[in-house]
Amino acid sequence: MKLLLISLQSNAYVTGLKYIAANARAHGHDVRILLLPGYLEDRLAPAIEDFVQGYNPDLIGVGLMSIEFYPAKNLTRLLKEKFDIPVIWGGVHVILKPEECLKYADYVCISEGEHAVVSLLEHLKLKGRDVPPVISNVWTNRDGSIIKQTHEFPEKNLDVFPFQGYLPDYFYCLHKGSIYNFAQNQRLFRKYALYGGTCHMMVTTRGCPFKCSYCGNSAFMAVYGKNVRARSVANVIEELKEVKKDPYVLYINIQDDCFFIHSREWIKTFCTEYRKHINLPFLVRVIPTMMDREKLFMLRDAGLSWIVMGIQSGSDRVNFEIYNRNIRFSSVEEAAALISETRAAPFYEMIVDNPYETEDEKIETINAMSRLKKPYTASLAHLTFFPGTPLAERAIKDELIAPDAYLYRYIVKTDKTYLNKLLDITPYVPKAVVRFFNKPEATRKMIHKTLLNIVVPIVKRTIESSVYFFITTRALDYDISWTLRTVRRGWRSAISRVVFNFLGKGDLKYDERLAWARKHMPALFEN
Ligand code: B12
Repeated sequence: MKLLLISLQSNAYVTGLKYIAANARAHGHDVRILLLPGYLEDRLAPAIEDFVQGYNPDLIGVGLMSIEFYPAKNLTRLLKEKFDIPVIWGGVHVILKPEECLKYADYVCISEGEHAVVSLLEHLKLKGRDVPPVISNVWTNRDGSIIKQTHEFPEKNLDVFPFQGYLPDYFYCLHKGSIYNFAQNQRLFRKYALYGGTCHMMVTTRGCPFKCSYCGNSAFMAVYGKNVRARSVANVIEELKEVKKDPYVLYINIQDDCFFIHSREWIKTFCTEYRKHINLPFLVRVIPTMMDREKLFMLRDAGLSWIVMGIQSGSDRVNFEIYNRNIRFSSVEEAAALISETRAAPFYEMIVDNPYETEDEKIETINAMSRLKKPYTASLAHLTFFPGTPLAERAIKDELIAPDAYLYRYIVKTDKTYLNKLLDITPYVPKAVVRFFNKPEATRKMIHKTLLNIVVPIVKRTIESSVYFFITTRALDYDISWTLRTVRRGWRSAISRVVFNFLGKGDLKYDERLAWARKHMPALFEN
């Protein structure tokens, strides 16, 4: 059977689809992945039509995050107008809103998709489309009515899945009206891959032990179970051995929600094997209260170079009561001190524009961040109320947001408020400067506002990027050539851009495209 998997993401890191593709291929099916970056047009591009016609798949799968809901609805409609091919939707938004999604697709997958898609392909082969499939986690739209199936917890043994490669040769992309094979047009791949394609993005676990109220994980737990599932070290290293063969991969970007959930034994074996076979710099994400000195130093010795840590707010009330994140700022300070000791590059994440956060708490956050051991970099994200999360439900009930508020403002577009501007430069200026500016609105004078508006662009353009370069190069034991190689290989989207816009231009335009579509394609936004 032939399977076409489509992503509407603006970048080429499509981990979930790559897993589904690799698994379906291992079961003997033919698969192609097609990236249609942010595609939201009122007609099907001739190149897409020709591609689908030429390939003639038996099943089309569309993967979506919440911001891709309308693009997915639009594309499915356009495909349905031209082709009589069944369509299944899957991905995080479908898991959060299965019934809504099933209005537009023939099937939805309400959990991880590897087994479900293979079973559906087998079903279509043996029984055809007229018989509704009886497959756990696959719901069917039968002429407008929903046929639900049992929910089954996902695969416990992640080692059964074939690896997702760095650049599979069945990966295609729509670019300027034509469709290209990425493996045959590697320059194009690097344009669409984040950070100029210099990293391989992967996961070694699935799930998260925390239930932060703004995060999809708080809702996924009901579907995936509470336990975090981990791959074996051998399995992870085998994937990386393959990836390492590509000379463009300069570092490994491990996206696990909490890498430190692995036992000390696992990390010890990982470090030994990683040093022996892979030996590339790598990045992990940590949660402050899960920080462990022994694990951290073992990883550092094995090449750990960046550490991404979510802090979110410097106010314990906001973290505990609003974000359901029982992490005191004192734990953040301890974790940051340890990170600083390793000399790996710290990259901290903050959430701003929270209507539940008072002015005093914003001021407290800035003070708290100014106490953290420097040098470090921090990024601000706009609090986006993703559907299905406890915080979105609370804010809708409190009439603070509309249910579809997440579509109107892209997550990296933060409010240009006085305190956001100050928080943004806090990592890069002395404490005395922070103290001078960090005042409630009632006591601020014109001079504060004027001076801050002058200081911010200067700090952002000079000190912030210098700090980024310094901590990165220091993390790489002053291997300047590595930094230069990274920049040369994709200067538009490599390190220098990371500081200003870590997700790439396409993402920044998502909400603008949706606003355009609202005006020009109003029917799409009706139920
Ligand atoms: C790695 C990651 C990224 C990477 C790669 C994304 C990717 N597509 O792989 C990058 C950096 C690109 C990214 C970007 C963003 N991300 Co992100 N990301 C993650 C993270 C941490 C892990 C995803 C992952 O690799 N999971 C492992 C794979 C195996 O699982 P999976 O992707 O869910 O896929 C499985 C199922 O969903 C299903 N499935 C998926 N697609 C399909 C398709 C079909 C047809 C079927 C049947 C099944 C199916 O089967 C897959 C295999 O089991 C998750 C958190 C999480 N725990 O999910 C957030 C998460 C997905 N991201 C999120 C967000 C918000 C974003 C951003 C919008 C914002 C940002 N961070 O700035 C951008 C979006 C940019 C864009 N337009 O492309 C949210 C999504 C919330 C939502 N409701 O949409 C999450 C859930 C985190 C959160 N805080 O809530 N992200």
